[in-house]
Amino acid sequence: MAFVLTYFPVRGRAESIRLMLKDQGKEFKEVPVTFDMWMEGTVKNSCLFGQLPKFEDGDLTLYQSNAIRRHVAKKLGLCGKNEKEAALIDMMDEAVSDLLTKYVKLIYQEYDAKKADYIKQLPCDLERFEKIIAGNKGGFLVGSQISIADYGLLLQLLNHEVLCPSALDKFPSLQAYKDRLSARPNIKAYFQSDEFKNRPINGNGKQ
Ligand code: 6SG
Repeated sequence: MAFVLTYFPVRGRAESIRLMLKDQGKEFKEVPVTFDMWMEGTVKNSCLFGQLPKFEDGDLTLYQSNAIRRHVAKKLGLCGKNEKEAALIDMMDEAVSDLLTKYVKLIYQEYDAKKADYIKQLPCDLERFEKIIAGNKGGFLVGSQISIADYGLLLQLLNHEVLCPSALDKFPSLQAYKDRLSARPNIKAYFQSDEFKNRPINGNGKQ
């Protein structure tokens, strides 16, 4: 049974779900909800928490992007090869989520007032990920196989390079990591697709 992803026609909080599925070669159906459809109210009222994304896997309907991500990652074997790796991947994923939360706050709440401060402080956040990637010979956040956390970090690196084109200049390991992951055949094809390129990063046009 194919997966169904319902979301706004933006990258937003659905993109790491899409990227995981694309990289792993899993088919899924997209149901785009335009902002006009959303403002009308019927779709919002049908959602458990009044939010998207929504994900259907057979008779299982899920909301909350991180719950969806974990469900997909478990099914696809993207949560580490043992208990220790799983715990470390959870930790990394929470750190990536912290960065996403900061980014979303900037984009939706304080872009004009705080963008300069955000960019000034960004190297502090990226430096930590630089050290983690530089210190793991496996080439990923944890271990030697891609995990749920890597998809999240890859997308955050892309978003932050749009926000600040020089963001990775001082971080060679992160740059190499981004290039290596982006060159995975399915990810490369997806990143080159119109589907990906034409989808705005955020729902308010800021980036
Ligand atoms: C927005 O925040 O696009 N979902 C969003 N917003 C609509 O009425 N914890 C959960 C999770 O991780 C958070 C969900 C998340 O799944 S994503 C949602 O459902 C709502 O609350 C980013 C995005 N935002 C732009 C947006 C589209 C519709 C509502 C917000 C444009 C701005 C306002 C109306 C149209 Fe708009």
